[in-house]
Amino acid sequence: MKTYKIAAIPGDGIGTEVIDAGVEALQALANRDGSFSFEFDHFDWGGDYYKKHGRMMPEDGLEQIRNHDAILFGSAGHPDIPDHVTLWGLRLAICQPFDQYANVRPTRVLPGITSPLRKVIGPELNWVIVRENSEGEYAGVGGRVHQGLPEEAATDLSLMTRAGVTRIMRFAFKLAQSRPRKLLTVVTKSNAQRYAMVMWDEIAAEVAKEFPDVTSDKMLVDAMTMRMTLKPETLDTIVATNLHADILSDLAASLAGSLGIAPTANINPERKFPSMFEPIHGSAFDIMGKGIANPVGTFWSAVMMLDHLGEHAAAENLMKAIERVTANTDLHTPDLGGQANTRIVTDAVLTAIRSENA
Ligand code: NAD
Ligand code: K
Ligand code: MN
Repeated sequence: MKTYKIAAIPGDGIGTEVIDAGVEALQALANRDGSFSFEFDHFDWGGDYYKKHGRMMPEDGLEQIRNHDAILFGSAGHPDIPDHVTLWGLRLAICQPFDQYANVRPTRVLPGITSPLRKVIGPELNWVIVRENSEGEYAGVGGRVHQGLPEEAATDLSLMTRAGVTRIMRFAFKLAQSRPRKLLTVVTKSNAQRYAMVMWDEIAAEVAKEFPDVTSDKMLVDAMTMRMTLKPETLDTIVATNLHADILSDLAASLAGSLGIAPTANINPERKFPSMFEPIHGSAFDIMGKGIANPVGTFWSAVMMLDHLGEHAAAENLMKAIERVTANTDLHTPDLGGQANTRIVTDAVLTAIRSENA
């Protein structure tokens, strides 16, 4: 029997609540199938760790998780610590050294959930956003001079490399090619940003030639928000920079009903390092500790993790269980307009897992 070693890093806020739920679902799938099992190692890294040790994770943290088969991540973000400290100290401190350069974010309107878009009926919104996850606006290049003084100046440079853009374009075209519509929209801002974004467009055009069966088009990011809301059915696979895709994917999640249902995979396609799976949402300070966080984004992230591990039958079982649960509006958490809580939704998913193919 194959045993997968998973590093569970719940982090802060509702991260801890939803990761517990995700681990329960994964354990239920493993026990059910019998052909594989999970060994979870739990890491208490995050804001509380920072308060004790002055850092978000131990100095040798990456060594501790380097040989795991995958990472299940909650959220980095603590009410008492500046957001840039928590994000750079934990999430980006894992994504960047592990070269998880492809961030994959599917969006669908799940059964039972209503999109706020008047025109959308479920199947018309079925997208995957590919986010460049290693450079661009989040390269961490920049600085401040004369800090706090009237003459202060500061920069956040967007650094793009030919190698970095080429590999994310190839990844996105390949993903588009694997989906029925074979359609890729390349998001850009090459009217205002005239260096890196122009290179981005040129590389997209070059890589397009390697994938003659994929239809691609180009959208400026501002106009893209309009197309997402008014013509959602014209989109399928989308590739965008680190910042643009970060913003567009929260929009996508909301158009599909809630930020609480959206999953993401931080993939190292070469599999030199473990990939990391997490809901796209953060710590949600406004609802943490109340037990009402929607765990669906974490369950769907677990589906992506199972697919990445090659456990496709278990992935399908879990996705069906999620859809069975969302289809019942009595099982919706408050973010979806319902009254259920994390425990109730998790129990319903566990029951659905057990009854799948029963
Ligand atoms: P957020 O995603 O935490 O919350 C935005 C809104 O969505 C809130 O109203 C919240 O209640 C709601 N929401 C999010 N997830 C939900 C869920 N599962 N169920 C129900 N409602 C949900 O974004 P924010 O408020 O901008 O950020 C809070 C903190 O989280 C900050 O410290 C931020 O830096 C951090 N953050 C971390 C990550 C990450 O680790 N990947 C991502 C986003 C934000
Ligand atoms: K997250
Ligand atoms: Mn985000």
